[in-house]
Amino acid sequence: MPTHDLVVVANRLPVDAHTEPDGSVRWVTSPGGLVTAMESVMRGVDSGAWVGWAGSPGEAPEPFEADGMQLYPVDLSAEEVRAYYEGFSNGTLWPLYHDVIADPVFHRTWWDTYREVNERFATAAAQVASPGATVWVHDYQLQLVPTMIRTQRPDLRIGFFNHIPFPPFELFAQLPKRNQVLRGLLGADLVGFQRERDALNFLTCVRQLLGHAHSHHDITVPGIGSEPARTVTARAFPISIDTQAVSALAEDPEVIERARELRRELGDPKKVVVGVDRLDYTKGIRHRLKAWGELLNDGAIDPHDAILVQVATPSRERVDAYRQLRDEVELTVGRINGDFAPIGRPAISYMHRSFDRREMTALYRAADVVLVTALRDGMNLVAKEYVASRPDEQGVLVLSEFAGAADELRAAILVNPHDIDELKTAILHALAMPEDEQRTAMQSLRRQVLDNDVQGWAQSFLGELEAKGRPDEPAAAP
Ligand code: GDG
Repeated sequence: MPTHDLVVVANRLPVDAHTEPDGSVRWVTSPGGLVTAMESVMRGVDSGAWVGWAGSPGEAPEPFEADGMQLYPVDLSAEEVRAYYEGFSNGTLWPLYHDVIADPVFHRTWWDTYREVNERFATAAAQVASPGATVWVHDYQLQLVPTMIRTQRPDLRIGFFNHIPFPPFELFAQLPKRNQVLRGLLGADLVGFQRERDALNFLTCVRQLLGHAHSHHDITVPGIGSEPARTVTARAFPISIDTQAVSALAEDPEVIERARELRRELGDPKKVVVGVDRLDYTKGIRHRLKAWGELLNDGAIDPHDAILVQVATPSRERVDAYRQLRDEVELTVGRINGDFAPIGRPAISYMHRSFDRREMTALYRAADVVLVTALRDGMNLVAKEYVASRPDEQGVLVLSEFAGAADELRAAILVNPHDIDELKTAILHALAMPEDEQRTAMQSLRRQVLDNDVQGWAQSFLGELEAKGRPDEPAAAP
């Protein structure tokens, strides 16, 4: 079995299987931010590996190479997908970690499967890591993996990054098996979060539930038996996007022309307002639609002048709460269009499908306003992508203060999306903002996103992990 100096462990592999007309399977790099980030990091590593699920239940494909990285597929049965992925990950943890916007559901059998599947990922990573290698585990589906890897391979340096919020103590305390989850995470040397308050929530939970003391961001984890105590650091590493790549696409003459064409296709309205989200109840799509519908009803927005374009990318369609959300969103869009759309043109142009990167960038360039109204969001990359797509320094970002991005993108119009009146005022403010004011705000937003890209994020996380020293070495001086 070959071994690797850097091993990334994530629920999904960075590629998707595309079945060709002749039935053969081709692997295509998936477009997500994590993949783009890790690709650039992996390029600097001689032997990088990625352990993850290939996306379909059943027997996993053999390990294969893609973009200079060795990929190790982990197999999941249909029952494991149901209990580990749709169940404990997306039916229990996701709603609980997002402020119980939807009711978390818990079944004991889901937990058993979550543990078994985490063990499988940990074993796969432990088998391919070289002596003293670094393993970087990602996200809420794999919270038990750090300790499981440490038990098998105490020589490894282990990092964990949580892409979603970490809830306050009062909510986390509701989680059955909460202490096991904390102990799982504490197997890492470095636990990264999107926002400082996520890290503080985690530190509080560890203190309250496990009784481990911490000094600032460093937790002292007592050793078992004669083992020495370890120090685990928990702090914020706000994720970002591949700013250069998005900027380059936004400057592409074909993309600029496509943005003009999109506006023509939308009927050349004076204002184009855009929302781009996975169809998820955390994203505040219902609140956004309510505000838009009321503005039309009030006569504050004329549907001949302004259009809302909502891209709702299909997501987790086998989970009940997501099916219900889709029904509600589509009913509301239908009602608003029925009530207000002029003949031959919608008041809301709604798409429940995904688009390629170029089309998304053209849409950002065509947007006078982008609405990010998440009720809770770890970071929200759409906000950063919009900013990076506007080298012309025009456009207005309306951003929920409940998205992690609000800590950095202070020059956006920040809103509490639960307050529909405030949201309506923010939309009207954005629609009326003069060009020079847009420019000032966009310049400030762009400085933030240009100075802090995803490559910097990965380097800073791995740099700090490296600085903590190898488990079998004395800790590096601070
Ligand atoms: C999780 C956390 C955190 C969406 N539709 C299409 C498309 N997208 C792309 C967007 C963006 C990404 O998907 C979505 O990222 P977000 O950050 O907005 O949200 P989550 O999927 O919930 O991600 C989140 C993130 O992890 C990273 O840590 O920011 O808080 O919840 O890049 O552009 N891309 C394409 N077509 C689509 O139709 N090509």
